[in-house]
Amino acid sequence: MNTVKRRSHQRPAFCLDCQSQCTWTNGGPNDSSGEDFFLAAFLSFLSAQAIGQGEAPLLDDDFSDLPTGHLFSVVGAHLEYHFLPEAGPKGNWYVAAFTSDPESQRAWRVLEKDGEKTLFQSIQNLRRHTRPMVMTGDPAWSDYMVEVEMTPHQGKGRTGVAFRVKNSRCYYFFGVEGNRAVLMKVNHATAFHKPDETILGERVIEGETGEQLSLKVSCTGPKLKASLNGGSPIEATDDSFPKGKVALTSDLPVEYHYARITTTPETKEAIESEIAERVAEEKSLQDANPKMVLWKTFKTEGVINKVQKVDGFGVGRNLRFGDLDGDGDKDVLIGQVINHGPKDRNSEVGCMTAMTFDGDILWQSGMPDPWKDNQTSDVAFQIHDLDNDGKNEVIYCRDFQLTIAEGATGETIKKISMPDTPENVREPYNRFPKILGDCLFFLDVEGKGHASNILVKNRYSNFWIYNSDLELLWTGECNTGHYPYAADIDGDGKDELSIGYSLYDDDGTQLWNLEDEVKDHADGVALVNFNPEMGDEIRLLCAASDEGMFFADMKGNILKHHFIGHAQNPAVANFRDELPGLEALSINFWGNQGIIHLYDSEGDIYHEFEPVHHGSMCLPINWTGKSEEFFVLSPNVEQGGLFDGWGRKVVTFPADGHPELCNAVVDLTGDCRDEIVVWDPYEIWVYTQNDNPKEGKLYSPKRNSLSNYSNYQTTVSLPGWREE
Ligand SMILES: [Ca+2]
Ligand SMILES: [Ca+2]
Ligand SMILES: [Ca+2]
Ligand SMILES: [Ca+2]
Repeated sequence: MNTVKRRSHQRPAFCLDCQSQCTWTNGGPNDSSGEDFFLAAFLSFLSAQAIGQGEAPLLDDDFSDLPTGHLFSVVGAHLEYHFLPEAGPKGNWYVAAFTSDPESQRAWRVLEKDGEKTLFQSIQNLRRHTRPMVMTGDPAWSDYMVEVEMTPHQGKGRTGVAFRVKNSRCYYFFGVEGNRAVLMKVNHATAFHKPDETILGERVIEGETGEQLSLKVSCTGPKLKASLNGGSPIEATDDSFPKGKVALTSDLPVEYHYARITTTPETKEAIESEIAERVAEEKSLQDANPKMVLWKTFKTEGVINKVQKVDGFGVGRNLRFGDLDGDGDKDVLIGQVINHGPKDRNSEVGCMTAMTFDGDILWQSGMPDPWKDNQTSDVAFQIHDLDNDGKNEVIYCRDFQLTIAEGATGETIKKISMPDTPENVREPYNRFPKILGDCLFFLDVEGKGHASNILVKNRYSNFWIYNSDLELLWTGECNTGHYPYAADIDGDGKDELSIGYSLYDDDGTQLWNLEDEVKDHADGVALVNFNPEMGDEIRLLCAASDEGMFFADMKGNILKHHFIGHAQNPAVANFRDELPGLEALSINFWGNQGIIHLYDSEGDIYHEFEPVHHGSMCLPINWTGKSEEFFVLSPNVEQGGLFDGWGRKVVTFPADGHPELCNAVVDLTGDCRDEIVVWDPYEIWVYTQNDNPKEGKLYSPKRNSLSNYSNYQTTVSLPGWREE
């Protein structure tokens, strides 16, 4: 907390509308003289004094504690499923919203002039569905007053402060847009890239102001009041957002001088008590749950197998799990990534290293390169028993070949040339005459009773289906999105294929697609019966990037469509016993990082919260052996942990110096409950429960096959039990 340095209005007048020096006032024709401005300012001062008698600070920040320079760096897609310290707080603030443009990730900077610091939003944002934003506070903040002083630079759009912020898409806003002072409500969107905005009050700015703007908003229950430069307030009544954080948000470059948030001592006490109750509730849940204990740890660089000195062969979130050597214990396959560029748009697996969880190397294929750890796309390599003989193979695309290798040795069994790059492939994905392969997915379109068919796809327009002898069966062309899903929908023993916005029959007939209705691309899809006991039917759930999340029936009718921003990494599990059937989850990434939505079995949102400002796989985890699963947000001790279907942190990671970059949920040891693998390019750690192994009846859900492993999968966890 800092002492606020109040600045005087001595600079030349500046108008946001005409971007030049001009005049503006705050309240219409009678407010146009300078004298009236000072009278208004004096009255405002008196009124502030009156409030000030019973004033309790929530935040008083003039940014003097922030180091100068960039507030955030270009981390881009890494934050989709990696945890980086960059996602954490910067002083009192989080960078809450950024796009894939590096400029947007470099937007916020701390400047210093004449010994005074400002927080500078430096870019011109032209998007309307996402806006540069830094956030502070707590969801328990209820009634308060916000004062912000800011100096806009030249630019267009909206600039000001958001309050009662539920998340970076749902809040009240007060500030300046064009020649108006505007108080508005923003509540997600009504359609693709169409934010749902309601003007609660506005006033044309007709006269003159200083170069600096003073914003003051107060919210007391549903009563909202906002004034610009001490002028007469705009008032409104709205009860959409009774509580929430505070954010600085601006489309145009602006220097924020300070943000001061105050409340009454009574409200402050109520807020603190609500936070204390939440912390106590989570603490008691954490105390009641099994603790994490370290099971195994080993290195992926340096001296391995006690004698062998090897170059780093570790990687970001690009591991596969399965029994490679046939001893009954799961092993790990570490796949480095070769990015041919531009960026990750032409990528393939590099060095593959097979290891046991005792840290022994079984085999290695390709040259290890510690600089090939950069993972921001799907990668085509999997562990799968393709011929169903009880022994796993490793199937991968590398050097323009589709290869089946022995799981135990990595020796090639069979390989074919990858398909030619089709004519319809757009730049820059058509760099090579043959496709590299974006991912591998196994399914059973032949009705053999096991997943003997291989799907190979490119980015993002074509796919090919092979049999286990690597003979091509059929191909498809559609907006493929990221990772597909298959299920036998019509009960004939052969899988149907959900890929992108399309559903295919087992023989390659496209049954329908939604590409005319839904833009962008499918980030994660699944075919799930959410409540078979109630006679429900299989539905498609689709996290559709900027289209949000939708649920459709098997005829291609969209039943529910939630325009909640860039939804991805969906998961389905029983997160809540008292809600019938299964629940689903999605997390936002581009434009509005970290907003988590939870859906009931009808596809309706039952809870949303914004615990962090990064992406996550949000993997369901059977940690307790009871019927309700948790999900893993990240391995970070403070900001991560395991969360439940109410959005509460119910298990924390130990502060033992473990890697925080990546996490995976796999049943590796002891009873049927899940372990958590955490890693970075240098080491792998595995946690299990402190009460493992546990006797008796334990929850043992049926998950997606580990053979279909992808950072873009929809994780589906269907109920099941291990009986006593
Ligand atoms: Ca093994
Ligand atoms: Ca096999
Ligand atoms: Ca079928
Ligand atoms: Ca449930």
